[in-house]
Amino acid sequence: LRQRALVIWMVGLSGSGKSTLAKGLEFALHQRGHLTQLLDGDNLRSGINNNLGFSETDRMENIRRSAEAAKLFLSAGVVTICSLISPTSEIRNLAKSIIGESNYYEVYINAPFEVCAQRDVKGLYKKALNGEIKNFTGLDAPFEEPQNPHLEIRTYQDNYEVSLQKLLDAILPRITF
Ligand code: GGZ
Repeated sequence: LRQRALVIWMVGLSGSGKSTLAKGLEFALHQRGHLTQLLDGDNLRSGINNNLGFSETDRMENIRRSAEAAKLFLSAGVVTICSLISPTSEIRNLAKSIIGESNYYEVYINAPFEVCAQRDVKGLYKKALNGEIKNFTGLDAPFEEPQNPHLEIRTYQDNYEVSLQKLLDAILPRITF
C-alpha cells in the first residue's frame, strides 16, 4: 500500500482521551493496510524519556525527543501518531518546527479539566487535588488550549466511536494517494 507519511500530534489534558483514540486510530489504520507508529507520552516516559519529570524544562525536553523520534519514523514513510499533553504553544511550536510544518497535523483532544477530573481513570486528579502530585497540568501547571489545531475532537460531547470516525475522516485523505 502506498501512503503519504504524516505526524499526527494529539494534544490534550491527562484523561482527555488521547491515548485511547491514538490506539483506536492506529488499529483502524492497520486494518486499512497502513504502516504506523504510536508514540505515547506516558509510554515514552518509561523508556527514552525516563529521566524527565514535569517541570517546564523537562516537558520541553520530553517533547523535543519525542518529536525527533517522530521525525525519524516520518523519514521512513511511517504514519506516526504522537499523544502527549503538549501543554503550551511554545512546546507545540517546538514539535512543529522539528517535524516540519507540512508534515505536522495537530489534533486537539478537547475535554475540560472538570470532565477529566470527573473521569479520573488513573486517580491522578484526586492525588493532584490533594496536593500529592505537583506541577499537574491544568491545576498548578499551565495548559494553553491550541488556538489553531488542524482538527478538534470534543470527547466531552462525542462518544468514542464518533470521535474515532471524525479522526479517520480527517486523516485518511491526508495519508492516501
Ligand atoms: C500531567 C502527569 C503528571 C503531571 C504524571 N502533569 O494520563 P496519563 O497520566 O496516563 O498521561 C499523563 C502523562 C503525561 O505525560 P506527557 O509526556 O504526555 O506530558 S507532557 O506533554 O506535558 O510532557 C499523566 C502522567 O503523565 N502524569 N504526572 N504532573 N500529567
